[in-house]
Amino acid sequence: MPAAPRSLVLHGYHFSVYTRIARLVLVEKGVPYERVEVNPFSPGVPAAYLALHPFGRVPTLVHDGFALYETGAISRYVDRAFAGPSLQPQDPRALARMDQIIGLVDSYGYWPLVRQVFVHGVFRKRTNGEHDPAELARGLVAAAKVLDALEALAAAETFLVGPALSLADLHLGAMIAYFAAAPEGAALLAGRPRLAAWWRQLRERSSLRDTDPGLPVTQA
Ligand SMILES: N[C@@H](CCC(=O)N[C@@H](CS)C(=O)NCC(=O)O)C(=O)O
Repeated sequence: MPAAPRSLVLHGYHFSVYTRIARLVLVEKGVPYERVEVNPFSPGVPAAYLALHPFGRVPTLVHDGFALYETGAISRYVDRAFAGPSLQPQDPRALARMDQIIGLVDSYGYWPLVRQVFVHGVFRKRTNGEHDPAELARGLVAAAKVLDALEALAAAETFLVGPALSLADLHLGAMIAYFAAAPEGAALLAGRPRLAAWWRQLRERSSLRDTDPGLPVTQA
């Protein structure tokens, strides 16, 4: 029975890709929620937050006192607990593919796509300037393998695992948005026709626009 949220709070960081995944799921489900800003990269993450998330990462969702961390668990919980379009396919193989893509993205994609290519190719250039071209180069090599694997797994349909939007699209979409903000990342993506076409469509969804964190303002 879908729950009606009395209190639904997402603790997260404005620029966090994992926080954006949870936000995308909430927006696509049409579930209203409140946001509490927590920067996990700043020294001194509040003790009250560490009581919710012992590893001090973001996001954490708290629904009527039920606290949940790990983005995969949050997005599956939101999909099951609330009304709105289902974001998980019924077909066992499509569902397995969705889980596989999410696992692949978490295990092999996040670091090169976001923490190496985006952080060293875009974010740090605009903020503290402490970007490392070698880290960017290593990220691009690792990212190429990830994109090749995703290109091979992606369905020949509008979305990654079939004709309907799924959690896999939102999970990967949040990361590709950052990755493609780096010109080197956009060039690698353009070389994978299925993924490139998928991203061209996905980025036009209102949920993507509504959750866009933007880029940090360039420091002089
Ligand atoms: N496995 C976690 C990963 C979350 C994660 O790594 N979040 C990043 C922000 S996008 C974070 O909190 N990083 C802080 C750090 O690395 O210290 C999840 O799925 O929620």
